[in-house]
Amino acid sequence: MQIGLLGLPNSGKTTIFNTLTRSKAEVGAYVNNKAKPNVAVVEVGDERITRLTQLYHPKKTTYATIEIVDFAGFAQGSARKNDFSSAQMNLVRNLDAIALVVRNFSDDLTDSPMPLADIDTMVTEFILTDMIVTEKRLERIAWSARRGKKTNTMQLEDKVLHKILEELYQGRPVRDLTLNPNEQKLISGFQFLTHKPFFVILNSGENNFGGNPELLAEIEEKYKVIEFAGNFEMELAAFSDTQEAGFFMEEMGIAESAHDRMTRFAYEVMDHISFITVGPDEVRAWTLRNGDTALEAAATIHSDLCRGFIRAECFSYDDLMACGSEKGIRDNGHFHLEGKNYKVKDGDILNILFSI
Ligand SMILES: Nc1nc2c(ncn2[C@@H]2O[C@H](COP(=O)(O)OP(=O)(O)OP(=O)(O)O)[C@@H](O)[C@H]2O)c(=O)[nH]1
Ligand SMILES: [Mg+2]
Repeated sequence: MQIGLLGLPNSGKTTIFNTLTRSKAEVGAYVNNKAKPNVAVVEVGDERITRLTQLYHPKKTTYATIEIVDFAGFAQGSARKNDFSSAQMNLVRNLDAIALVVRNFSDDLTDSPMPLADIDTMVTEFILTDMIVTEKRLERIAWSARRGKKTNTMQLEDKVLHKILEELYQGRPVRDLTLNPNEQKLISGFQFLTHKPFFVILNSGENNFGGNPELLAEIEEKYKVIEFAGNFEMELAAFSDTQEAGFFMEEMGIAESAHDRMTRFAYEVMDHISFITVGPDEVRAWTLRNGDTALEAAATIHSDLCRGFIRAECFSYDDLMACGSEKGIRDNGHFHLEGKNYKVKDGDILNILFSI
């Protein structure tokens, strides 16, 4: 799962990237737009995995991971000017979600922040980018049609692309459009930017962090949003003394590290859930889309488990914590066997029985 940090130049993307990944990528270096993005893998903070490790003492503990990609600034006019190299644009298209970093701090070098206007600017750029792709494809379809090439699929594609173009012309993202599964399939190859799960990271300064309830409410009317104190939290993330870091966080009114807040928030925005496997060898978190079945859970672990799927043994993390042990789970009737169509719930602990 890959989340991209996008935003206007100097909005603090690299600062947030460093905060989340504990990296030390260069901040403020005004590198050119064709530069390679920073990429890092982060573990998804999950208290449940920590507690299960204490219970099972496995040889190995594996948290779910998210890949964070920090792009160069996407300036106003980028869409039309092709500022992003095509390699870079391909990376953006392949993202599973877009996090828009918005400046809400000021220093000696910057004007006062205008987060709402900046969000509009960036969203407009994303819409324009999608518009260009749609228009180009529609032109090609029309061109083929003039030469007598007109398949059924092309006609359907033409129809759904016109629907999308209309939506984009209204300034609305593809995400807001209701598309049937067939239409979804027809457009999946385009990987429209405004079709991806999307949220805003409000990057506030040390002096105004936590004091922006009205602004956050206004952003929330349209987008999911999370607030960070980028610079401050980047410095905290570099602390080796966690107790000292905890003290500063409390002072600032930050309940949890940016990393933990962000990973949990991303799951929510993307409508992802975790299921867990436990045992003497490994305690491990796995990621699924909300609504996925036991068979899809099996496939996530290994294709053999999917092919030879018999049943899933299942109990919930919460029940395990309440009962204290697997024996307690069984004694209290919380242990159940599920078939391949069972909809996995967040925090389910699964053991897939299979035979090949
Ligand atoms: N005061 C303050 N300054 C910040 C904050 N976050 C970033 N900055 C400053 O803003 C400047 C740009 O930060 P970067 O993190 O490099 O921004 P960026 O969005 O990655 O910039 P580009 O990659 O060049 O587009 C640096 O001088 C940072 O120190 C913050 O939360 N508060
Ligand atoms: Mg940067």
